[in-house]
Order: sequence, then C-alpha cells, then structure tokens
Amino acid sequence: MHELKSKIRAVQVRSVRVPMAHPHQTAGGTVSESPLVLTDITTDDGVVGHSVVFTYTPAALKPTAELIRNLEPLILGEPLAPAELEQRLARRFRLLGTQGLVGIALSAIDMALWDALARSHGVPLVNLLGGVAKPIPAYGAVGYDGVKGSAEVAQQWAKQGFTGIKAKIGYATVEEDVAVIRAMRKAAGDSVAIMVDYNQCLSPVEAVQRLRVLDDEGLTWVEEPTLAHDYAGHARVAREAATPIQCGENWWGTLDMQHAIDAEACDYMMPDVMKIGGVTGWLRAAALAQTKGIRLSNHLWPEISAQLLCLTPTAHWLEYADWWNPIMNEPLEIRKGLTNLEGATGTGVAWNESAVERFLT
Ligand code: SMN
Ligand code: MG
Repeated sequence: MHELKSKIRAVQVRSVRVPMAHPHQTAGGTVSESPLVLTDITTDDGVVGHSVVFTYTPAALKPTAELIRNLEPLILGEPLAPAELEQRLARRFRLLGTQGLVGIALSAIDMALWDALARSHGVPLVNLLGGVAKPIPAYGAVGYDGVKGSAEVAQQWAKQGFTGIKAKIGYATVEEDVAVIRAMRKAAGDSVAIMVDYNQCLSPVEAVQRLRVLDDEGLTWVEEPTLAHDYAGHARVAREAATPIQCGENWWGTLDMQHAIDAEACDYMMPDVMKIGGVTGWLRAAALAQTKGIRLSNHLWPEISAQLLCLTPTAHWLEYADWWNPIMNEPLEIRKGLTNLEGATGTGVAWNESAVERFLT
C-alpha cells in the first residue's frame, strides 16, 4: 500500500485582533473587530499549511487558541491525511461533542491540513480535489447602517463591479426595512441583486408578516429571518414567503444541515466553512445540497470558499468580506464582480507576517 511520506511535525497557534475600518452592525449584534486564531501546521518536509478561524468575540479568542494547541499531541507524527484525521478527531470528541469551540478548533486543524496537502503538491486546493478554478459571482456586505449609510456602501460595492449586495436589516418597522432596500437599489442600480439578512431577529410570525411586504421588493433572498436552529420556524416562513429564504451560517456540522433539509427550512443554504467542519465538512455539505438541488453559498472566509464553491455542483454566490485582508498575504481578488483564483496556491490563505505581528494579542 502507498505509504504517505509527509508527517505532521508541529502546530503553531497565534491570536490576533484585527481592527475593522467600520464596525459591522447586524440586528443580532455588532462585530467591531475580528478576533482570529491563526494556525500553521508544519510537516517534516517543511511544508506549512495555514488556517484562520473567527471567534466573533475576544472573549472566545484565548480559549479557542488554547483548544487548538491542545490538539497538537493528537496529530503530531501522523501522516498528512486530513480526511483520516478528521474521522479520528471526531471519534475522539464524540462524548464532548463537536459543536462550539471544539468544532471551531477541529475546523482550524482540518483547513490547515488541507492547505498543507495542497501546498505539498504545489497546487490550489481546487485542483488537488479534482476541480478547476472558475469565476463565482460575488456580493458585498452592507451593515445595519440605516438608509443613508446602506445606500453609500451599496454604491461603493456597485462601483467596484459587484453584481450583488447584501444588507443587514431588522429595523423597528418593515417600512424602515423597505426604505433601506429601495435606497440601496437606487444607489446601486436595478441590475444589482439585493439580498437582505435579518440575523435571526424576528419571531416566525413577525417574519411571515414582514415577508408579505418584502415579497414585492424583488429580493434575491431573505436570510435568517428567525432563529438559526428553529428549522420548523424557518420552514413556516419559507412556505409562506415568495422570496427565497436563505440560512446556514450557524449550523454546526452537516447534521444540522440535514435537519434543515428534512424540515424544508429554507430554499438556499450558506454553510460557514468553520462551523460546517472545514474543507471536509464543506465537501459533505456540497454533496447533501447536490442531492436536493439546493443552491449553496458561503459565509465569510472568501479565499478558501472561492475554491470550495468551484467544487460545489450547486454553487450560488460568494459572500465577499475584506475584514481579514490586512493579515492576508494574497487576499482574494474580485474582478468585475467575479472571483479570480489566478495564482492561488493551497487554500489561498497565507499571512502578511508584519501585519500579524502588529495585531498579535
Ligand atoms: C454576519 C454576521 C456576523 C458576523 C459576520 C457576518 C452575517 C453574514 O450574518 O451573513 O455575513
Ligand atoms: Mg448572515
């Protein structure tokens, strides 16, 4: 049997707090900085794989970094075999469970291992997995910035060539939601797709009522109108609404996704590569989506997601956010509103070390 030669020699873990030019408000809370854990896995032939995980709040930053460090003894000396190691680590954490910080730590290792494997072959992840790089339409994120602020940001994205924009809404009244949507469309032009995101802030009843109004606005999707794990609540909204319902960024692993599919909770899905289980988790999610013809988009992590969407039969949109660009050596390039993977190696994640030094915590 073919002996895998590369073995894992070291795991380095660093925490950074990357400031945001503009705090990202949502109806579910504000993200004013990016607390990130950077993982570097070195093999005995000197290849280094990288991953980044986002802890949303500084309160979770150190515990997550410590948890990832504690995984090193479990993989040290093992062959560079991400699919096998994912299964071993999942078994190891069967009793504790692989949601929450454990899930984040396991995904940090999974994404860094796949990055190392692709780099050890000198190819982008998409080619390692038998796919080809292709352009994916990208949308830009607009925060909960009111009519004027949302229109200004929408116009900036449109001027950069983005063909989609997504606003965070959930204002006190649906009239305010509509005012933001119409101001964005006026600022960006009628050809730009508009998505909106309630960030789980409505009850199912309120969501049904608001969708009755929003259904006339020609939206591409309405995201997380109610609680992310209330599959029945989302299914009720999806049944009543004409506008497609989008959900998925908060599902932990493909079992949550399967529950959503079983409940017919939404029309589109957008797994978060960290919460769904890294590259390994994403590939399983892409297979689930393919069986039901569900269009799949990403949540954050633009570099690795741009490649994973090339391997996703039902690929839909790429969510683009430039929040972590300061520490990225080669941030994902968007050209005329489409992802451009020219020159990418591994998962496309590598550090701007001087910036990392600046933001270390
Ligand atoms: C979102 C919420 C919180 C942090 C980042 C992003 C948002 C999205 O739900 O869909 O981008
Ligand atoms: Mg969202």
